[in-house]
Amino acid sequence: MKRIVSIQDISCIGKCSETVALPIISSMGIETAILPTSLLSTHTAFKNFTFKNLVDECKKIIKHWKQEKFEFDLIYIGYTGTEEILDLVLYFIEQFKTDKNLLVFDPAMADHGKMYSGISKNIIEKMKEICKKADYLRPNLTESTLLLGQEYKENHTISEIEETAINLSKIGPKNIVITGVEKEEKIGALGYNGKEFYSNFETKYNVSYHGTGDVFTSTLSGCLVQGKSMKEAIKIATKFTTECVRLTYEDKNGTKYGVNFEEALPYLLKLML
Ligand code: PXL
Repeated sequence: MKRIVSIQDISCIGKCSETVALPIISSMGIETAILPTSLLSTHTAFKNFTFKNLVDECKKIIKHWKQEKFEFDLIYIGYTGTEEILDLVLYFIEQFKTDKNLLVFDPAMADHGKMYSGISKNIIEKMKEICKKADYLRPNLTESTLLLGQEYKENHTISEIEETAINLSKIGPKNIVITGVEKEEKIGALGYNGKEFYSNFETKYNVSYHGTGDVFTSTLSGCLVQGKSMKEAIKIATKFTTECVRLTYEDKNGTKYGVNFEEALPYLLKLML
């Protein structure tokens, strides 16, 4: 069985980060280890959320894992939040990244042109250090412009996104997958492997839910570790994420703080066949 380690926060309520990565990746038949770098009462879109930095505990966990000689087929790094946590992640990479395993990095820090609450732009330079080591960099459009030091704009053409992907690859990651890309009333993702572009677009619902990036990156990581190509992985991740959004959108009593990925899991397993 393949093993992924997911390194991000636990937001106790809010359906993002570890509470999404763990069930999705496990359901794909992959062992899922977690390194929770912080503990929040909810994700940061709620008011008055609590935040506990777990860096000291994570250092002890890393030491133990090294003693046990654990290895990971894929290292998935999501929301970090602080420079100290980014330093911890860089240390983890030094300890566990090899030529054989994959590093997927979601530079989670912003969306729709705005930084997430509580995050400072100071973390961008450290994020670029991780980008250099990534096999897959998976930003949304806002994060792409922050990493490139550009101004965010709402509307874009596909050739502008392709140029953005080329520019991001110059920071150092081998492959780029940009999410939230819109084309002719549809929404999806665009990938670049240094030579070719791959994209897939699905129905766009006029809503925005938290955690869709985490659903997408968990699925992408699961596909990649199971040996699927970037093209196949993008297709499955966009289809599954869209199904989660559709189910949430159509549920009149649904929550507003995350997507209904739970009831879409059987669909994901069909996509994986
Ligand atoms: O889904 C990204 C994410 C992860 N973790 C925390 C967040 C967010 C987005 O707001 O607040 C704590």
